[in-house]
Amino acid sequence: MSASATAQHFIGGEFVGDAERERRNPAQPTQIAVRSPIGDAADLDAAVTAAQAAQPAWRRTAAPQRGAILLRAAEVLRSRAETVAEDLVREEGKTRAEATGEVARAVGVLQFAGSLGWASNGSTYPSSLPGTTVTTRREPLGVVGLITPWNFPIAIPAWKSAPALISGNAVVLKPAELTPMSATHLAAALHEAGLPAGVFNIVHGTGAEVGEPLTRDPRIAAVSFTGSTAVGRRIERTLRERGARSQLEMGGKNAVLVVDDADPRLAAQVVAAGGFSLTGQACTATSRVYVTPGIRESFLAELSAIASQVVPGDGLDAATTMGAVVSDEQLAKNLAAVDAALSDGARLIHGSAEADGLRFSPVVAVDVDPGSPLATDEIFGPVIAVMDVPDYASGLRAVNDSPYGLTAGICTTSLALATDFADQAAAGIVKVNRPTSGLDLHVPFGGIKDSSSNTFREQGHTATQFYTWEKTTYIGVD
Ligand code: UN1
Repeated sequence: MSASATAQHFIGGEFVGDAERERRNPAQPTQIAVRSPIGDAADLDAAVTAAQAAQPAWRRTAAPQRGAILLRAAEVLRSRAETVAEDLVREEGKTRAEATGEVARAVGVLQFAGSLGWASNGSTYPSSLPGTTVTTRREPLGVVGLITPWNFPIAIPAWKSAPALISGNAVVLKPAELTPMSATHLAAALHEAGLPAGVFNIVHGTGAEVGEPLTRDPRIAAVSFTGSTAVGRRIERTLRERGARSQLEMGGKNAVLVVDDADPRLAAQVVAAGGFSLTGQACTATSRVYVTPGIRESFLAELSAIASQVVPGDGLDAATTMGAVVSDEQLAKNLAAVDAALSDGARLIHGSAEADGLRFSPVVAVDVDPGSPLATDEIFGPVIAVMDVPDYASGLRAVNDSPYGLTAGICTTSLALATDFADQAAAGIVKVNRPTSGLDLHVPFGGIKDSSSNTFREQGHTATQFYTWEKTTYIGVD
């Protein structure tokens, strides 16, 4: 079935805007996946104005009541999970199973944040003055801006919005241009759950027309962004100049170290899951692998066996195990990096520097020159660069020799090595015998170095810290 969805802006509690832009299904280029409006300065102004008008009453709404709305939104989203997942596959290209998992994650994120409506919001201190009570509580920032990527088009908008909303902020979201529909479904769920008009708003459009002005608008107290490091650093500078907060989740070049004592089959499964799931299009994807000599051959044999079973294709086709690459630009980046690695002396044990439209087979490159872009740059595709290291210590150094520091993994059966790696790896998230991608929604998430602003973490109960500030109150009663 070919179905085309229609996304709209969501401003002041209403779906508005003519669908002028067409986004084709990456796996079925003759089909239009979604039509969406292209926002401009006036749309953005209307959204920020609506958010500013709605926020004071939302802040005064009792937190358990705010939570109840998020819990209801989770139920609305869950009730239409299948439709939302199918629209997500058509606009983004991932598999139905991945999309269904992502929608379930968005539901979980809303439930988790909803339940925080009942949580303590501060502390009580003994005062040094008699008859005095000292308390702290967290206050919302006001109106916050969210800029989200195409690779998790509903989970990321949900996991940024939910902590912002439960804390009493109003939100203006700019979703990625390639995937406008998923966020529109989130808006519909919040709206139907009874979220007051203006508390949550969406403006679709380009980075230049909507994203950039959103970061410059003095009414926006903070911006949370997930996307490229180059754009993230620009946003950070803009926000810092006007004394406002930014939260950045940017690139990764996540490595897994496979050492001699690992189980070669488990190591291959871990690397393949981190490298090929979501078509490698996650900031947490595995893209570098360092392997020690004693396990090299058995590990590579297992890895290429898994790679040869991958079926790239249309995510809605039951036979597909890996979805399409999201866009021509993204594919070109993948192919150029593979080409460059080949010229630098690499050999492919699976895949090639060619694709069938946006259907691309997984690539496993060995003997990759550590200076080749395939070994150093974020590729964002199902491409794994394998490099040899003589031992654990040099492998650990290689893992850490990157400007990025999001996730890092080791495959080992040695508790001593696992513990040392967890201690020494320069990454925000360490995975032992588990894929670098795939995160629990209730656990803090973030990176270091060029991967993250490394200040406020996303997800988990500390996610609300970015969206709040701490107020201290002294009350004298006599
Ligand atoms: C995951 O690995 O489960 O954009 C999530 C990204 C990350 C999220 C990764 N912010 O890929």
